[in-house]
Amino acid sequence: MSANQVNNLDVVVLGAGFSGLYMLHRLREAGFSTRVYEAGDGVGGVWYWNRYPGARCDIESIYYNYSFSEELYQEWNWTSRYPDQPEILRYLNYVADKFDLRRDIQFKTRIIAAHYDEKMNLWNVKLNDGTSVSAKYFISGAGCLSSANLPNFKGLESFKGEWYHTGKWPQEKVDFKGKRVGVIGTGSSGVQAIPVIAKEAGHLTVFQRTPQYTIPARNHLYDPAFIKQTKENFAEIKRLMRETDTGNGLQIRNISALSDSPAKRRELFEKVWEEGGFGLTSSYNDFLINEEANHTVSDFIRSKIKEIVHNPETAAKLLPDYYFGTKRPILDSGYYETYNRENVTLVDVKEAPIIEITPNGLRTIDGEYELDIIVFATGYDGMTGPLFKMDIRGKGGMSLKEKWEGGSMVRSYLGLATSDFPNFFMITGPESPSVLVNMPSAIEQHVEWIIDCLEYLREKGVDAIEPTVEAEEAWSKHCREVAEATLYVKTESWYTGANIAGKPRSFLIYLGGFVHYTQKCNEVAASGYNGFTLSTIKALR
Ligand code: N01
Repeated sequence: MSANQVNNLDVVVLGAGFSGLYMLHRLREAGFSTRVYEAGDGVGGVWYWNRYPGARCDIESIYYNYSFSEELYQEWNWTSRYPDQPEILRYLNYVADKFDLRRDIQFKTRIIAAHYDEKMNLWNVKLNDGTSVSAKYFISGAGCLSSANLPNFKGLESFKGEWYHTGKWPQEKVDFKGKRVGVIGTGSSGVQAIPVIAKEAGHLTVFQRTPQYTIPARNHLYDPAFIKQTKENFAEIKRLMRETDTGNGLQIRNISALSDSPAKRRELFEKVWEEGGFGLTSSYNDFLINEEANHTVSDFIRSKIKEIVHNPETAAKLLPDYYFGTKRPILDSGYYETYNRENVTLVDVKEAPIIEITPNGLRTIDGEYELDIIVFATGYDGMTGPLFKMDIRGKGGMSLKEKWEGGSMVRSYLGLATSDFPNFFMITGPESPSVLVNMPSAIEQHVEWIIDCLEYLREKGVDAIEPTVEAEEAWSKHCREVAEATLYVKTESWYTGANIAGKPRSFLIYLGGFVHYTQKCNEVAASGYNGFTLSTIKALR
């Protein structure tokens, strides 16, 4: 079916990642004609693009999957504690095949614009192949981290070597063997890629702006007996995914870090450090709201860095000083140990900033580094970035970017919708719990809420839905107040938009807890969509 044959759809969905695939499945089941547009030539979303060496999920695999289908859960076997990118991509391809999703997905097609036509009550969606489609509803499954950030370094076009961004990695294997490689960036992507690249490269230079806390993942293969047990416990796994604040199987211990003696705390920290994974983050309940509590865990990780890294000068450069957890926590496999290798150099680019990329490498104010390959592990324009990449226009031709004043005035109701953009929904949008919950959990909750809503509107003969200004103002205010009471807002991070030059600072993740948030969404639905305006065509004309 070509794009120009699919006018007047019920729904257009953007993206064929975890969000778009499940949204499509549910829409089709409910009888809505739907088309998904995906820029990649396969399903997977971020897991399609993030093929960099070492790419792996840091949520345990038994929780990093859908829970809507027990049959699917019983059929799929994860091989290790933390699934690597190829395995997650195989899983999503399996899902696409099992539910026969591909026939309604148009690959290699990017949505470049979506304009709401008030007269027709339709979304006109423009595609990069020059065609357009129209649909009553437009649903974004673009996610929070799909717009890669390539900093505007002077001279990149003059570079004679190869360069790559972790978030747009090529399908072919990149050969680092014997090469002089530079990695810029030490967030989750850099921390995963650096140990793997170091093993292959002739020499690796890491250009670090902000040192990060990372915790050993201690990944291992799963024992088949364990997998069997998780399948028997499907109901409990589903409950943990859907009815806890993390959605990832971790339960935050409801006790302050300051209520234990230093010796007892250290004993617990050592234990969870040895176990690996995010157990450290959930060992006490006040790391993100109490500076002193945060110091206990930050000091502990700093002591580990000093223990692991042999060269004291390198260790000193690697010591973070922000509040642990206020940048996205990271799991690693041998990250700090990598700096003990002879072929690895750490350069502090906060102390000596990068001035330019040169034909032969990279120059900081301290001098030039000759490189054959540069890897940009420089992250994403998060939250609003994927939405602003398209020209989304609501009533009166106003763009989303204009309405949200470039990101400084984001106003949404529950992170699901925004006023003046009728029949537009965002899966894990700004001001929802999104990235601070296990993503499949957050996605399933949003998709199920949206499908219930569309079924309700169809049943009641409603043609358009949008939040009231009052409801979204109140929700946004609530989001800001909750965030202001935490340490998150004290740290410069992609959470706050500080990683992108010129981007307005705002904290767009709802921190009131996934359980509370889900309850609130359910209450809104049960009330007949309080806080939304529901209109019929008659009212619209
Ligand atoms: O990006 P980041 P990421 N000059 O923004 C540096 C998810 N994820 O792709 O901290 C020099 O965290 C920047 O420095 P600074 C996860 O949610 C998950 O690594 O801004 N350096 C930082 O060190 C994660 O949080 C997995 O000072 C520059 C780095 O680049 C999110 O994606 C795996 C620079 C960017 O770190 C983003 O992670 C991977 C410049 N001009 C990613 N600009 C899982 O395991 C930026 N930097 C599931």
